Amino acid sequence: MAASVDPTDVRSPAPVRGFAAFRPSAPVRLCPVSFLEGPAAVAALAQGVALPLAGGPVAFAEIEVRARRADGAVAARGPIDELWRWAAEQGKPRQDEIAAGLAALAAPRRDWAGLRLDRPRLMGVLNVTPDSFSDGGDFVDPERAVAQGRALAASGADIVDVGGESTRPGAEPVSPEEELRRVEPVVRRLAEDGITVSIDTRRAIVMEAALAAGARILNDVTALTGAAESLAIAAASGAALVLMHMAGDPRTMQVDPRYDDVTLDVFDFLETRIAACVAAGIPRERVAVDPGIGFGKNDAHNLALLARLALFHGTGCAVLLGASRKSFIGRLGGGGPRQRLGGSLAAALAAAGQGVQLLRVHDIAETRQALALRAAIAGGAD
Ligand code: HH2
Repeated sequence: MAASVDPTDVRSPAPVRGFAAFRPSAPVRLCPVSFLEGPAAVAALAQGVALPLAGGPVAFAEIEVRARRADGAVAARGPIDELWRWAAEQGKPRQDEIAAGLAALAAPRRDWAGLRLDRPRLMGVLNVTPDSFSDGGDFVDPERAVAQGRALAASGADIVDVGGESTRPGAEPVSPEEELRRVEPVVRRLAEDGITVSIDTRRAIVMEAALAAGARILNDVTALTGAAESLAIAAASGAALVLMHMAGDPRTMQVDPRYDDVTLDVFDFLETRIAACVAAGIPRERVAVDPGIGFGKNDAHNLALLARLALFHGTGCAVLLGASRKSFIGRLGGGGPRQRLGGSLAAALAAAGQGVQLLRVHDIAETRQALALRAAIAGGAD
């Protein structure tokens, strides 16, 4: 039975319309809203009433400004020109802050892992595990895993994300040796085929072996905090990175997760991890960020993040979303892990509408079809 979400579960206030009475003392974060696409976006950009989101093709005409307060967060929303006027009234530091925030949101992104980010790119999920929540056991056999990786690529995956340890809620860790044994041959054979392979691991020794076997992307659900050596390995490798937010660890992360303000807390965590990468010599454009849907988040947290994915463009990095088949879809819309395609597509389309560049999904062909239709409709509007 589908459940409803209690919106009071998170202290995430509805934004006030207009900035007149908005006087936060803390630094602000900018979340684009009022998205435009196709001819409507072209017209609004030409009139100077919108900005491109991470270089386009989605544009945004309004901003929700969020700031911390002792009791959670405050937010106000309005058009971009009103935001500029408001910033000017507040003085130079606020003007500089707003200018830097808007520039980070609007700037085009560089290619990432050899992929142009001018449209959503698909990362296909390949779990070489006995216990993953949706495909556990299907691909533990290396031959079947390689065949599935090839099938994902053939149906349009830009990247195949190989994982050897389930990080579903409650999962027990596997030994690094076992994880390595599962993934290394699969990574090697897919990379030999010319497929762009990502390794989904929090273990430094698995990262090193996967890179040696041809992986081009390190996807770490701990944002390179899981092992002391990960940051140095990532820096030396030149690989593209996915930094994901997770509160706690998989065994306990779903036990009453709490945030002051989930969007600001996740954003600030990711900013801190990007700063650690930059300090280690990793250019920002090699990093993609991911809010970590379902990783230490209740349904209200997940929905607050999904509704404000565009906030994360403010990091200046590519944004990745992994919502495919996750349990919140079942709780909100019904269905076991293998009956969540509809909800997974809904999340993918919502993300594409907010300019998210990378979608981690199980069902490549179906997601591609949904995105193609979405792009065609948006392009033909008017
Ligand atoms: N979700 C899972 C695993 N890795 N990586 C990123 N960057 N983002 C995610 O949302 C993400 C991830 C969990 O999904 P899955 O791999 O399908 O299941 P399991 O962890 O049970 O293997």
